[in-house]
Amino acid sequence: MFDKLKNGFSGVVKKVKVKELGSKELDPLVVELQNLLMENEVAVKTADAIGSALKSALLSMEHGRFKSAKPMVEEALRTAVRTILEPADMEDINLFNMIDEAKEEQRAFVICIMGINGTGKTTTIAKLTHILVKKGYTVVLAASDTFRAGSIQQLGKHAENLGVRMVAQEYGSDPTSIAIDAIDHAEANGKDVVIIDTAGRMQNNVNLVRELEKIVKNTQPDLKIFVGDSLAGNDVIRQVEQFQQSIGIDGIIMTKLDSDVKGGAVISVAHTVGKPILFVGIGQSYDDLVPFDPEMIIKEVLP
Ligand SMILES: Nc1nc2c(ncn2[C@@H]2O[C@H](COP(=O)(O)OP(=O)(O)O)[C@@H](O)[C@H]2O)c(=O)[nH]1
Ligand SMILES: [Mg+2]
Repeated sequence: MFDKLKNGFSGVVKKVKVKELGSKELDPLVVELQNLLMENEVAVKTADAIGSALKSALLSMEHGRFKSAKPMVEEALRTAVRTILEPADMEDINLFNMIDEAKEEQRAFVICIMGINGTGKTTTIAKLTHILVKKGYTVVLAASDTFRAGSIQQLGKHAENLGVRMVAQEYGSDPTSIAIDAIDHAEANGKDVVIIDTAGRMQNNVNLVRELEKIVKNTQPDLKIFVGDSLAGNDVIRQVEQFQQSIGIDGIIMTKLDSDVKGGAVISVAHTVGKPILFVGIGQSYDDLVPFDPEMIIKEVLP
């Protein structure tokens, strides 16, 4: 995970020889760091913010505490990246509390999953179902991707493996009516959570936006979750912004971190989007969805 960025950071840190860093020594360091970040798909705004945070961390440190420059710069980098990954004004979403509240109100908790094609929506739904089932919740899946060939079988296979019910109709049928059927089934049978799988097309596809608007209007999901592919780099920012504008989202799941050597997508999303990253995908098996933890990212990117 993020090897390229990690190696880059090591290279930058090694070049710093003196502990008493003044502006003269700091400015080229910050520029080099920003270039490294941008080469690794970190958005310009985020790279600038990390550069400024590094500078203020280094300037406010007690240089005497350190024997050499390397541990000092490493600590400052850690502080800088932590500031970026944990924006102070970020709302917190506690998924399990929210589900429990819906349970108390005797209604199903509805999650709508969206994003462009191939980002890992269906796989993520299976992994999320696995987490919920392990916690003791009952789950119903709505096969509302009636667009892509094989999508219903793919979700159906997961439902079978995980021992949960999938509500589906044939390809081409109305995704909204399937989602409503799934919610009706859940409420009639006292099931806790409904997860709606949706079709992904390009984010600016008018039909997709209309379809999602209709699903959202008619099902009023408790959570609208955008699934982004970390391999798409900082283009994910543009995707999230478009979904945010047209549909509105509550939270984000980033997938494929295990195959991402750069790390820029997840860092930029955490910093710029203003919506929390709930989970990250770190592989292809059911156990490979874990809560987003800034410390895990820091460990993976810093030397
Ligand atoms: N390595 C890796 N592959 C993933 C991850 N999440 C999804 N995938 C793969 O991405 C591909 C597309 O996933 P799919 O769920 O069909 O995407 P969808 O079109 O958004 O529903 C599949 O081959 C998945 O196995 C992940 O966290 N890591
Ligand atoms: Mg899918």
